[in-house]
Amino acid sequence: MVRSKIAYFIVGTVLTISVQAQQNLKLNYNKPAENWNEALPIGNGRLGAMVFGGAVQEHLQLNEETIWAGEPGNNVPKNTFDSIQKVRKLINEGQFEKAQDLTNNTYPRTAPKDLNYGMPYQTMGDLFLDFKGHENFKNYNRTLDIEKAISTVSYDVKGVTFKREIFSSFADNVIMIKLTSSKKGSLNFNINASTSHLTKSIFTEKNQLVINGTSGSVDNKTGKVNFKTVALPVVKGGKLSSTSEQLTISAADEVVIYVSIATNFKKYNDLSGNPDARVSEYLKSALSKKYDAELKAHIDKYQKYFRRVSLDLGTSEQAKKTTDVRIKEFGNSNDPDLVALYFQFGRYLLISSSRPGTQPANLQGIWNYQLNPAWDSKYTVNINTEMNYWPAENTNLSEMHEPLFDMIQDLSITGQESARDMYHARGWNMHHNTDLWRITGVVDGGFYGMWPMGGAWLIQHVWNHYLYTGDKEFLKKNYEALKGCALFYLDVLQQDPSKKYLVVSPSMSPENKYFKNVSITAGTTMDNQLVFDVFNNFINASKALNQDKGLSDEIKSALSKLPPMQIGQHAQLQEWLTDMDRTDDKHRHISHLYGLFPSGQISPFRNAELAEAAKNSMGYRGDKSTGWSMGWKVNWWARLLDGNRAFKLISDQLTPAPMETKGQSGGTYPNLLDAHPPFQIDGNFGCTSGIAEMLLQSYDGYIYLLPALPDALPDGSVKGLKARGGFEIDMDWKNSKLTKLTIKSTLGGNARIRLAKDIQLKSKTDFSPAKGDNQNEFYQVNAIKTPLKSDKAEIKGFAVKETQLFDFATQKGKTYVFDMK
Ligand code: FUC
Repeated sequence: MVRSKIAYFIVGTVLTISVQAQQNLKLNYNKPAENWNEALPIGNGRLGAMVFGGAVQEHLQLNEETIWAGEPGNNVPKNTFDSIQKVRKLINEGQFEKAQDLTNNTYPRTAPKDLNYGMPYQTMGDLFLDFKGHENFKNYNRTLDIEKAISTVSYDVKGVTFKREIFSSFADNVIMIKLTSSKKGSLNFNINASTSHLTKSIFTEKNQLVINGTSGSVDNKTGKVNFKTVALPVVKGGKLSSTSEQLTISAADEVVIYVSIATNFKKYNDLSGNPDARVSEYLKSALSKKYDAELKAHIDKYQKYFRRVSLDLGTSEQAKKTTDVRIKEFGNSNDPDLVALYFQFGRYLLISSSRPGTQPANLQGIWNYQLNPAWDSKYTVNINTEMNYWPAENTNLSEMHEPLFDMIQDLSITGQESARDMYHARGWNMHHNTDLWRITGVVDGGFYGMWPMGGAWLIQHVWNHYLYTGDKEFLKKNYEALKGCALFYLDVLQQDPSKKYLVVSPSMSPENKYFKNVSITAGTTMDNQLVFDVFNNFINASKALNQDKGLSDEIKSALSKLPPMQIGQHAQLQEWLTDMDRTDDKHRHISHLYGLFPSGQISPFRNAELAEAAKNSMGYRGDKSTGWSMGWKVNWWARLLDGNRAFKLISDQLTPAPMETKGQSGGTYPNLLDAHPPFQIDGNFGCTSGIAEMLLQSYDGYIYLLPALPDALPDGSVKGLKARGGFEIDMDWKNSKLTKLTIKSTLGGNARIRLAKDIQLKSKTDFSPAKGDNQNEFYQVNAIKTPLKSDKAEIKGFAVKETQLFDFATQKGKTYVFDMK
């Protein structure tokens, strides 16, 4: 705990309030949720619920992560290679509209009869607890405690206090709801369920409420996911009775309801699981323990991950208000603690939606109340899925990354079909979407879907995980996927007729157009950057594992023929191979800035002109946009070392979101979930990652401490952030200056540190000014080509703060402490 002084400026008067700062890790409300965007998410990676917390009626909207419409099978169109060849020719001839028309005809906007454009993730249904006589409730409080992964509800009726504790157990595969009251025999309620699935049955059996159902049929796929849900109350005192579709609890002292959900899903190509057996097995295991033991095991398992990082940014009077009010007032108040809460909420969401052995977090994590949610709540990989995993490594949740690697393994198999049939290429690829069935074909037609780069972006996560963990076994396990991705691009790159570069053709800069309704082209900047990373990662992996020297040389030769980045006539980073960027383009995707973040090809220190061009591109696009777009911008401004602008974007993100479900105006709902709109979880994860990037960066050959600290967060401390090379970092800062640094080395090797010039260090550790390249193998920087610059581009110079750079040798397992003089 720290004591911090916070200055408030209220209409000309300066008020100084001294408050005891504490990490307030609760979302807190004084009324029940009136809609889904006010309900609170709980999850154990597989089972999710949105808790409404009503006094008269408790409502849990329930999810199980494998309830998706459809059945196994890919969606690769047959015989489109000739058409792709024709499109390539039209692009080379400069006939772009014709190229677009042919692409649209080959891959129509809606799925042809014999194909599908991906399946929706679907809700299981809803559980309701109806309480008798609770209309006049008082002293209501509802929380989501993200330090314990529990949601609570409490209120008084006629002098009796009623309490609920709800969690999705990390120890067992069930959701548990514990109900108590301050007076014995006061619990009187009915338990009901509903589901919107077409194939369903709801009934009671042996004092349990059962919901059976089958997922939906969409396009050419038949719904074949069978699911079973059981709600089983264990009642102390009182009586449990049932009618055909309802359980009734009368005059009970205490009730624990166990909710177990299971499906027949085993793997993307295997539905041979037995939901009945699974549901019973999960229940049996949970029922074999006492509630308190179950709760303790749940909290311990959750905290093993959650507690690795703590963040204290100071606090203020705002922290005493309810979370919805704090969001409303964030822009006009001083509420540093809400930034810390938002950051930790992102970590909570990742642990709750993506645990080893589960499916990766989809567009809505695991929380979805619809059968046909926006964009099917599937995996969109031209930004969204990747963004979900940006906080995985730097916020010390490496294991939560595993479900994504499992999915990449699957895709490296199913994607061989699209590589072979559509492109006549080796290796594997995918386009901009996938789902539970690991589809890899074009989705949503040529304009949005002809982007053969999804695998190229996803595979960056494999290499990044290796850079953070140094796990060679992991690298070996994923080497074939890395190699298959590189092989695909080696085979599909085409020679551009004017400058003889090797480029991806046809493709696009995701979802953006450069002319009328034309997106299709060749050699977009993002594609070039992605292939640059795919090739370098393969070369580096083959070196680390001492394999495929010949192939690596072949890939090096192709790498040297990729186009350089270009600075266009408006001093912008060019989005396309020719200088066609419009200064009034406000598109939410700024894909060519992939090179700035998450990739590390643009650095203010190594290539200041590119950093300036990237900054200009962002200036033209503006700040406000959809949720994920603003989340990405926090990371970009952090990489451009502008903490105040990054903070401004956090503020935009923490703006109350309109409740309508469509549009380009993102923000945050009362439950702290991100609005695209509608709800999309990527913005939460993107912004969480951005906050980490403001405090620590490790992509550019060194560890940069407090690279983008905003004026609004002058005092604070963070513990447990991760840097590449397995370093774990604790920092304290005061008056915007680092005051203490602790570095734990988990892999050994040279630590190269960048920090502000005006800080003098004091330590028992021998450290010296950095010399030459960083010898640490996880800090190698891949050299980019010298950028090309338009004669018209006005480059003004990119100012970076003065810094110092020093080195010290570390040993595996040792901790190094630095105080500041
Ligand atoms: C991409 C984005 C949209 C949305 C969707 C899920 O298509 O362009 O904004 O996030 O994915």
